[in-house]
Amino acid sequence: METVDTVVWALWAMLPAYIPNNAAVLAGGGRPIDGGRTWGGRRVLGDGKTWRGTLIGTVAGTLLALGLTQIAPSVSAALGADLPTFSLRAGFGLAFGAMLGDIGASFLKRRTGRERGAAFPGLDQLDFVVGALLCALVAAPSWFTETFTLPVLVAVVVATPVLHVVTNGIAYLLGLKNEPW
Ligand code: CTP
Ligand code: K
Ligand code: MG
Repeated sequence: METVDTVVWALWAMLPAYIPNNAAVLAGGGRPIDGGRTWGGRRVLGDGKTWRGTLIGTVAGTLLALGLTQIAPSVSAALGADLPTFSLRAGFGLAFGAMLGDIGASFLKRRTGRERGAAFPGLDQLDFVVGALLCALVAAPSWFTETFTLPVLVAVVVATPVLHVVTNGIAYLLGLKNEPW
């Protein structure tokens, strides 16, 4: 595959993992997952990780995967590029995994004394990628190995932080997010 084709494939394959956190920003609020509980004097996760945000983020990413699968043939033809499709298990794995990765990162942020909203460079940009890939691997192993070859994984790890910085910057400028990370 040409480099451009690899990047297009990688970004399309990761779209169901990119959407959940942004949907959670729009839909978040309500009861925090940790129920306000603390551990070692600090919140377990914090008010930024809610049941509603997690549920809506997961559903949004899963539905997007199913929609992308419907339009993949026509978009592939229009672009003259090959694009991956998603099984329900693959889409759910990516979406739920993205949310889990983000939740895991908040757990680590609280353990390292960072308040809600504090930046953790590197972790902020890749937490959901690691979560999404691991969950997709568990939920749909053969789909995963066919879709995420080594060059595709490299493209994901390089391109995602760039995309993450840009989308969060836009969300911040639009007043949707309190911080640009
Ligand atoms: N959000 C949510 N549920 C999630 C993830 C995010 O409700 N599982 C919503 C919250 O309103 C959150 C916002 O999306 O404040 C932004 O998400 P994020 O930047 O991940 O959370 P922070 O508030 O910055 O908290 P943290 O420091 O724990 O990352
Ligand atoms: K985050
Ligand atoms: Mg944040």
